[in-house]
Amino acid sequence: MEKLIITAAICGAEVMKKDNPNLPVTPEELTAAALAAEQAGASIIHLHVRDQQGQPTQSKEVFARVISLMQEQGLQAIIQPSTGGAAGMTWQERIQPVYLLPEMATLDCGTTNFGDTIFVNDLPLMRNFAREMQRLDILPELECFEVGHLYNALQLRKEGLLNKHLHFDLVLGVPGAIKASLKNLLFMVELLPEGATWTVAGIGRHQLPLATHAILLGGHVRVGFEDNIYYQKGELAQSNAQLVERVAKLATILGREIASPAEARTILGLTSSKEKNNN
Ligand code: KMH
Ligand code: ZN
Repeated sequence: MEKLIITAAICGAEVMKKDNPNLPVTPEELTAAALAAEQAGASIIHLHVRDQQGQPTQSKEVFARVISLMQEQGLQAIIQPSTGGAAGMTWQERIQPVYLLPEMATLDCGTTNFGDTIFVNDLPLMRNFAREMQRLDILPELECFEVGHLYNALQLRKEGLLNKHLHFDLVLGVPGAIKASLKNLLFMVELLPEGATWTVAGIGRHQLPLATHAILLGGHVRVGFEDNIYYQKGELAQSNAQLVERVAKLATILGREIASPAEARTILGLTSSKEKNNN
């Protein structure tokens, strides 16, 4: 089986320090969290950033500061900025980090209820984001919160807007969207096109069981505070690295090797940013 890519979603846009005081939010905290997650086995860092008040922002300048700090401190993992930001942000706010030319960025594949609010991704927005990522040679991670989102991604591909490797992030368990269950995961995975890779992000207490299923099924895994702030029932996680470490250990027990950042790039058909800059 292909080696396991572990994505660490270290911060997100919804979780706050009051929910888990170990949440990294400053550039220094995010960098330390990313390095520790990589050390524990993560090969992708899914990145959101915060302003000085700790609120979510999509500011290009803040992303630039955090990404350069991570790279200066030797992070090798693929940095995958969010273009989802927080529900309610405009598309102009959300798209900013792609202009920093990351290797990957998220592309949210449909509108969904998101707790009490609505996370809006209509087809014109998706086309616009996909077109920009294609123009800038960025690999989108296709985030799907619902089954219908898979069909939107396929529609974009049909329109010629996704011509690289297809890598999906199946997010299960957001309140208002598809529930987290093995049956729903299998349903979604069976609809994926041949050759696509997928990762699963289970929300809250579903993070660990869905990660376990993905390890066994040949998928990949996303863990981290964006999706889950607990280590186990009633016990807050101490760090993102703690969550990565557990899943890496589990994969090893189940006989699945962990992909290094270089191996993750090969699986995803990416050339490293260094090569990208040299070309
Ligand atoms: N914060 C969510 C509303 C992404 O990163 O692209 C959207 C999100 C998806 O986190
Ligand atoms: Zn995100």
